[in-house]
Amino acid sequence: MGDADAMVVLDALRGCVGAAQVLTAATDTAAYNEDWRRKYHGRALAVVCPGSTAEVAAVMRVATAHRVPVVAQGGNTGMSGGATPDASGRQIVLSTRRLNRIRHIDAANDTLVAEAGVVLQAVQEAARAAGRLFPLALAAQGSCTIGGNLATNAGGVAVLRYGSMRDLTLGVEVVTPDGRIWDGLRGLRKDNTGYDLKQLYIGSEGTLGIITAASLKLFPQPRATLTALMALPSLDDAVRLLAEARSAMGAGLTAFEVISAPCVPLLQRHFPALRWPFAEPHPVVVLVELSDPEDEAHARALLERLLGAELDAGRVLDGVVAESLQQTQALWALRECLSEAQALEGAHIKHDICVPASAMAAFVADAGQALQQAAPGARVAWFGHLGDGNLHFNVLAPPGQDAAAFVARQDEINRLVHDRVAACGGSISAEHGLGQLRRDENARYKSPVELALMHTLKAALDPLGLMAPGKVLQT
Ligand code: FAD
Ligand code: 2HG
Ligand code: ZN
Repeated sequence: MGDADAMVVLDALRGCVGAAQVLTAATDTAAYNEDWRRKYHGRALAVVCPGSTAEVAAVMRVATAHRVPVVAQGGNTGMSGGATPDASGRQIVLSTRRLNRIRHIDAANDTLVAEAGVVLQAVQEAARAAGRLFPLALAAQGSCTIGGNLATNAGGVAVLRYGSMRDLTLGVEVVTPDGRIWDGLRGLRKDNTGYDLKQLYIGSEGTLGIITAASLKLFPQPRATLTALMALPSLDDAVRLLAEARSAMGAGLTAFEVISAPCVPLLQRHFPALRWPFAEPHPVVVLVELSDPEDEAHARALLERLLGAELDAGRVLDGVVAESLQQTQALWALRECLSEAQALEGAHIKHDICVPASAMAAFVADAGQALQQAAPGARVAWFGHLGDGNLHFNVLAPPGQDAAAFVARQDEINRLVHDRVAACGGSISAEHGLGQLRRDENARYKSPVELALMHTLKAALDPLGLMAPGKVLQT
């Protein structure tokens, strides 16, 4: 795009949203041009901040008329580089930060309608104020948005009980690449009137259209929640404990998160104020959360009975049950600070894998061994959502080795891990999506038929290829 064309496009965009909402100065656009991990760096023609669905539609009509590619961005906390523009200077970032209204809460129908730019925590708080629960929860909840949660089909720490964003959504409002508005904001639990289009947009990572609002499911607030940390001799034991906890607690089991031993020194180094509760080093630690429809005494009796039996049998080595809200928060902080601790330790290679619970321990042993052979001393600091079979199987450089040189081996390391994931019927992206990070890896493991169907859908819904080109699919 030449300078003259760029000026025409920028003027047209200013006509849609007002001059103040079209950011072009480097100081204003810098934060939008880089992802949370600082792995991807782009250069947008402009960052455009529409304040309503109608303004999003107007922006998309300009983009279509001038063939300008568009990258949607919410809270910019994504882990796969999906929200970062490329370096061409031709793409615009469409920021949803001004689409920040909660439009409606229907407590009787257990639904809430939020615009795409509403921060997840604000939705949780609005639900709580209405005496209900919106259960999606993840460490970035103070800055990620509902639109980003939808576009990545976010998971988090309560999927075990409530499901991922797909399961929590009843309807969406979408602006198509050519600027039409689809109002699919239904609040229905049953609706078999043809293709379920909302599910196409959920998880599409900005490649099919802009999600502008969603109708979300609410749930009853649990009367009490109780959190425990348990140390175990092996991952095998943790998988077995998961089955035990499921039998003992049923739907009350709301989180079952795992932390491997190599994560602990990273926490201690980068978050020295957090207190690790075990004096001994243990191979595996799990965080268990129980939500109870009765009261705290009932929850405590259930959790302490499980922990007591496991300790007596020697299958759990040590354990602590939170006694107060402050202790609960302190235990959760140990889990929630892991991403940041790893980021502070330096660049590393992330894997967001899902494997069947039955294959989990063998996969970790086998992949760990292969990594030690390929990169002796590499720190395989895995953690994550064991209850969902989802591990963040992250690999850090051996101590003292240059992180950038290690990350340069990403393709080779990915192959070692992802070949093993594929061999046990797993997924190479459980919850973070493909973005630009895993696009080519996905093409390697998906069947040609499935990939061709994805390309067919993309071509049908975004015929000019303007939505997030180069993300998810090779274009
Ligand atoms: P962004 O990063 O802005 O965008 C993500 C993707 O969605 C991009 O492809 C973007 O183009 C697209 N997009 C954004 N808004 C729209 C829209 N309105 N319409 C169409 N496309 C859109 N993820 C989990 O699933 N589980 C976790 O437990 C978890 N924990 C995290 C912890 C930390 C510390 C961090 C930094 C991230 C974590 N994430 C987790 C990843 C991230 O927070 C989620 O993917 C989140 O859903 C992204 O929301 P966002 O608003 O920041 O999206
Ligand atoms: C989490 O579960 C997030 O904390 C981030 O999904 C995982 O940093 C990661 O690899
Ligand atoms: Zn996660």
